[in-house]
Amino acid sequence: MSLNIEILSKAANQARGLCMDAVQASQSGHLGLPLGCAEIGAVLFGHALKYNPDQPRWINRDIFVLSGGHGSMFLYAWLHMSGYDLPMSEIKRFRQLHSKTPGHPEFGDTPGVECTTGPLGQGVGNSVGISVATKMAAARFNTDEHKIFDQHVVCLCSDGDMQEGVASEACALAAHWGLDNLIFIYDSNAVTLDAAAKETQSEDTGKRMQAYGFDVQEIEGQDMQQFLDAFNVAKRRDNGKPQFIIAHTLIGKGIPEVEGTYKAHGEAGAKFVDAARKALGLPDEHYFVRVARRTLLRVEGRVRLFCPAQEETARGLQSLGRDVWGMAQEKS
Ligand SMILES: Cc1ncc(C[n+]2csc(CCOP(=O)(O)OP(=O)(O)O)c2C)c(N)n1
Ligand SMILES: [Mg+2]
Repeated sequence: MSLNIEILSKAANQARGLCMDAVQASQSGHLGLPLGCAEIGAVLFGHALKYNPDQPRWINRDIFVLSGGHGSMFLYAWLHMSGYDLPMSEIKRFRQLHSKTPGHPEFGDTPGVECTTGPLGQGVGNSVGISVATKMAAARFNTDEHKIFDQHVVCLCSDGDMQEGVASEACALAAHWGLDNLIFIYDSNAVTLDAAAKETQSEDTGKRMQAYGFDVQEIEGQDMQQFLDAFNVAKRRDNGKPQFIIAHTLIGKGIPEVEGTYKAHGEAGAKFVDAARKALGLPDEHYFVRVARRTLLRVEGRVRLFCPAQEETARGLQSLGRDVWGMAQEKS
């Protein structure tokens, strides 16, 4: 199935709008990652990931982890637009006490959030652990007739994530164990928090990952087709190597006053969002989403895609005398 770039570009800008509105309303939060990675989000949630928003814990889903938890609005916007049980009322309560949209994602609070993140590096470490778990489940339950587990674990990580020791240790182990269902997407945006990344890092991260034993690709993160091609290559390579995609992005893309600079990292761009929203073609109405929920999925044919896969999981489990929902509960 080819990419519907027109629809997905609209979705990316509507996601940008949601992030801008939520950060502006709460007067706190982080715009840089959500705006810079909007195209990546559109391709993942609108096209490439295998999931069912009605059954977020379906056991053979692709598992997406946002390791740079400060960019939480990225995840909330895409979960909302993909039809998860995360209504607009919760987007409007971003960063408020007891909302389902806390400042950093919390596992258990929000459907579709697979992992608590915020401390940088932790999502990378957890993704390695989740990948081990899915590999073990596949080894134990897959049969010649039924591939019950064949999902991918996909982790979006940032410069700050890759600087953390815990990420290095976990990645070294991932390569040592040959976790080839694990795909890292590295949001390489040349900024870390309040300075250009070059002030604090000069390593070649791709070469480091290669040295651990990863396959490494490098792309322009705002080019949806390039990203999808790299993602598909990473998915298809069952070669005993975890996958690392370096995606060069423009932090805060969509707010010209701050994009590409450290000022885009947090909420500093919020004061420019009215003009930015207009320039993106968004209407005056805030929290505007039209390429939304089931529409996004239907247009992209996702509904047809994930159901057969889910049926296959159920058939496989039945053949083992296991009940699909019982097993899902065991896992949760
Ligand atoms: C372990 C840890 N140390 C420090 C922080 C504080 N912190 C939040 S974001 C960030 C760095 C941000 O750089 P990057 O990850 O590249 O994110 P970007 O600025 O590109 O959004 C830091 C140090 C943290 N969240 N976790
Ligand atoms: Mg960065």
